[in-house]
Amino acid sequence: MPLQKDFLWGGAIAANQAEGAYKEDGKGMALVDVLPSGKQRWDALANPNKALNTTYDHYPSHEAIDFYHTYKEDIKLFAEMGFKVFRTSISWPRIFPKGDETEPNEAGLKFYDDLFAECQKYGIEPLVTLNHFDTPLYLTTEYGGWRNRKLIGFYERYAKVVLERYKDKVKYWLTFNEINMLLHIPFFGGGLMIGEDENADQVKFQAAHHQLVASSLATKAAKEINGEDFMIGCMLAAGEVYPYSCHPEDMMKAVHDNRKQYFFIDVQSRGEYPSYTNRMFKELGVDLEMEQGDGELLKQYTVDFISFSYYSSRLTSADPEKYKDDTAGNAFKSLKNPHLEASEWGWQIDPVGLRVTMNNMYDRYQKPLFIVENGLGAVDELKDGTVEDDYRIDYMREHLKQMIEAVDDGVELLGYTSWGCIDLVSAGTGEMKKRYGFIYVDRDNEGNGTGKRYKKKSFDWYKKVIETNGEQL
Ligand code: BGP
Repeated sequence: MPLQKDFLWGGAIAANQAEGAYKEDGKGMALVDVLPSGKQRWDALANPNKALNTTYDHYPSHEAIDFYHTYKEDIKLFAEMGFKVFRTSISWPRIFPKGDETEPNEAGLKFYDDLFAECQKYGIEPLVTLNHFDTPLYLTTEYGGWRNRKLIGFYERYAKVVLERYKDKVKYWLTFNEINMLLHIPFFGGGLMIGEDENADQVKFQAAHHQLVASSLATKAAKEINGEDFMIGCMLAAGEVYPYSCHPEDMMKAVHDNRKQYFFIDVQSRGEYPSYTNRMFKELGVDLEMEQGDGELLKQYTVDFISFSYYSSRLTSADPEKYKDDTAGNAFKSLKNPHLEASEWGWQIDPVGLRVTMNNMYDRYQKPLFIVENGLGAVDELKDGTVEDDYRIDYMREHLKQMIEAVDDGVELLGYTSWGCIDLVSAGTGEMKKRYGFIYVDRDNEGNGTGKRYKKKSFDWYKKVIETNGEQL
């Protein structure tokens, strides 16, 4: 078995999709808290300005699965599955409700003290994302989100507070969830509202620069607080972009599209803007404002490891005609790959693509990788107190096989956390209907239901996988 003995098996959630309690104990509004579910969610994400002035019937993140109150019961179930690691995020507006305060909210800090202590009780290592789509709303409405350089300072203050507070409880940290999401869903990724008369690329890449500097500053703070005992990672929404055909123009398009997503990690891992950005920015009309010292910071404080989500590979073509037949994916649209099947939401299923992605990322960075999201969103049916989710088991089995192949190919891999190890609110649809978990939560799209937890068939399956360190899939 190529996996190391202390391979970190586990599962992942995010504060804004699980905790609920959106105003409890002094928490401020996060930008996701103004988003409705279903089709309305995409309209709101496309036009956040309008969404801010609209009252919707239901905001799923307000209650989510109430993890804020049920975390003890839920972590006990994770421990029963044998989790070695549990990925969650800290809600920034629980710690700094508006985002620009000088003093943190003690009640918010206390919650994560208790949560991480509960993990420790079972020997589960927390893996903590500092910012998972929930920048404080106030920083968007008052400061314009990450387009404003002031956010670097606010984020740095927040990062310092939590890194210091949890230094004895948390070793693994991620600075931004799916940092490249900024380019695709700028409101989610950066609290950005972009006017029609603006050069959207200019706004997005400027905000990206601010996040990259902020990420380096968090890494700097981490090293000052806890030296090498902290492991700091970046996080990418990954998935290799394949060329539609062997036509050289399609191949070149794939090179460009891959660069666009790897751009963030190129900076965070190698410490400088790659040379291809010169031409890319010129063609996009992007002229970045940088301050003295930015370059040095980026150079000096690179990440220790590279984490990523993987749901699907992507397909691109140089021929715009081909885009008449595209399909959904994790925020990125892709052409339909005739060799692949897709989930109920149109996300194409490509286990071998995971091996391709891992090999290419490792070749590119030569740093340890960590798969921190992977899984199948599906409609589950609760019957006789369980869900027969063989489709989920099949999906995961095939991906884990390819993950192990990649490790055998020579890729260094720290661990694997499946996405949504307990059902939670979907980021893309805002619904409960799209479920990923090993644990079913009795709550529907409108927020109805008892909230009771039920083990799905995949629960025992994953337990066995962990117990045998991946030998029995
Ligand atoms: C990633 C996010 C997660 C998560 C996942 C699945 O983009 O980091 O927050 O939700 O995708 O996406 P969805 O919930 O839209 O199915």
